[in-house]
Amino acid sequence: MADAKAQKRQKFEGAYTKLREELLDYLRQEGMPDDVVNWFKRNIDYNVRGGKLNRGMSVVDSVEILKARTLDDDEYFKAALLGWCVEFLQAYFLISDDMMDQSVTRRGQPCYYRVEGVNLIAINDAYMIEGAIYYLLKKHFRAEPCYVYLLDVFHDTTFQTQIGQLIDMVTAPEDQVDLSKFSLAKHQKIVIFKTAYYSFYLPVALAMYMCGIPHSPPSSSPSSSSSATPPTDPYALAESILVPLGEYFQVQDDFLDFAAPPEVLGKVGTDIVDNKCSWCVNTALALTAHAPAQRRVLDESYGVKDRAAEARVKALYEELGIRERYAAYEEGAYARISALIETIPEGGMDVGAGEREGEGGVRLRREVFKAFLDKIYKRQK
Ligand code: DMA
Ligand code: MG
Ligand code: MG
Ligand code: MG
Repeated sequence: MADAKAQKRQKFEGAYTKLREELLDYLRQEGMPDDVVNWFKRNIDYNVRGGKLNRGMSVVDSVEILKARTLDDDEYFKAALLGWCVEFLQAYFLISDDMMDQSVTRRGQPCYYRVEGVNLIAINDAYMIEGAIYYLLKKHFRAEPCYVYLLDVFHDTTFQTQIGQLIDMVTAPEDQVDLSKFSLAKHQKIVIFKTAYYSFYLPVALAMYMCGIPHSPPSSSPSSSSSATPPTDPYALAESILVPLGEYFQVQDDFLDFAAPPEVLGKVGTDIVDNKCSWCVNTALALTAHAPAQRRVLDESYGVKDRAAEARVKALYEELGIRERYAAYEEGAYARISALIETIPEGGMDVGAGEREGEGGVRLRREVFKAFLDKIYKRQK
């Protein structure tokens, strides 16, 4: 089992080697000096690899589930390319996120901007990683009917993520800590925009576009505006499950920022010191609403650039039982998302996409979402 997982990862990483060569070849063809080519190579190797690859590999998994068969070599490579493009997008966000959050480590190594000689060049390096996405998409998908949809969904989710990062930053000013600005409603907006769209909706939407699943015309889905019935447009249906899934994932990220050992997490948490509108502080605020002494600890020590202050907040979190609250949240989220997944018919949803002669055809199946949910349930890093 563990072996099959390692093999899958290795195969996926094989596609990276090929894509990197294509990118470096482009720079060489344009006559770029060796030190420039080598800088770009180090940039992508440092920033794009070394993560859990959940987002990227789930594009491949989703295409396989949608087609309900093993992919041929060309299909595999194209699905993996889309998966790597999600990983490139993630790398682009992480470089800037670490600069804005003034983080120290990521994936068990120094944040890229802190690497000797990099500093603010990291800004352009992040842009180049984003640029690489569109080079690769154009090279391999330009002639495909889904090309324009792929471009659209990358552009849309990029903007959504940037908006999310803006709410995150504006809600956490460095110079004036005001916990009354926080709320779970604001937290929900932040996490949906900064994480859910690009981490969860994007990989599945890419797989669906690659499989030729069309949008259903709005007129055929009159009930989609009501929240009680599931949407009939397959993309809207996917979004209605994946956004809550992404919300759950970012609550985990917030919890792990406080609770996980950095050597397991691969990064040192900065949320308390950075005055972030995190799930933990919002939960603590609710729990201290009628406990002025405990509330004072938050008012005095949250968002203060000082390790002792951070330790006081962490001690309060322990005292308030944030770990138990989180465990309860996690069970609730799992049950709620499982129920959403079950709104898809047992045998999958007919999405009107053709497949090869004699095969079952593409159906939107529960397994696409179930696979994603199981990957993150009770994660420790
Ligand atoms: C992550 O927010 C959001 C993006 C778009 C990278 P975060 O700062 O909580 O992430 P991390 O905990 O990985 O620094
Ligand atoms: Mg961060
Ligand atoms: Mg951040
Ligand atoms: Mg975080």
